[in-house]
Amino acid sequence: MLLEGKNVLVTGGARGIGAATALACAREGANVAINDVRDDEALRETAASIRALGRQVITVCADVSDPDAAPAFIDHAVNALGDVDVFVNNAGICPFHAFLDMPSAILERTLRVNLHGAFYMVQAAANQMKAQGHGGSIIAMSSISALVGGGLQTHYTPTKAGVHSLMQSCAIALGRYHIRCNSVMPGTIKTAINERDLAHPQKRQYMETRIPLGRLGVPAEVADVVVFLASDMARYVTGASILVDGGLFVNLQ
Ligand code: RM4
Repeated sequence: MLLEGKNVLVTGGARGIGAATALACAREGANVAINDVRDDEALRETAASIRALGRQVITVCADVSDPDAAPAFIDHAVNALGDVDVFVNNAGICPFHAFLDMPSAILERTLRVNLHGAFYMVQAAANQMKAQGHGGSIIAMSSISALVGGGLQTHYTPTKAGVHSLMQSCAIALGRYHIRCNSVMPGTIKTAINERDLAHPQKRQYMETRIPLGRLGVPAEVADVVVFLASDMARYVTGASILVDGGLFVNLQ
């Protein structure tokens, strides 16, 4: 068990990569606190799956763009589970939209969820880990989109680049407290975030032909990398980023 007895907190943990991460950590022995903006069937199903593994789980519904949501999530988790050992900042949105007529509301919402929300949550988790005095592991879900662009993602890719950079700077700021900070960079992973985008056959075929492994990824393949970074197997890894993209990023020709 790579995470035996650890307490793991995951934002956006009801579905997709967040849910896969919560389950993967539970399978490795962790108790889990799940944040999600929606109190829905997906959240309840993910929590039930974790309980079925014999692990403790709590769910906290809140919008990560609200600065107060971060300390509240930490407090709920500490009261229910104890120390925060691992924090996974996963919550994010990508409402695809053209650049030239991008409504400010879509830009603002994307910035506040993906970047401000990450900052608030990571800051709250780091303060708790510092107070606990025995380090911890913080993993933020960046993206291949931190490194390359998307014509319909001009509001989104800067947030993923920001999350990547946030982890690099936090690795420096928090190393003295033995808190490791790393980012994961998923490529095109089949989740609700891109369901509509990939519903266009031409787009899906284009993405699949761009990927050397010949297929889109699935959330569990990202979750397994999160488990590695959360575990003591990555005890000397901080400030790093790991692409989980089937080779998409390096594929020029
Ligand atoms: C990722 C990457 C994928 C896209 C999702 C929404 O960062 O750009 O291709 O499907 O975002």
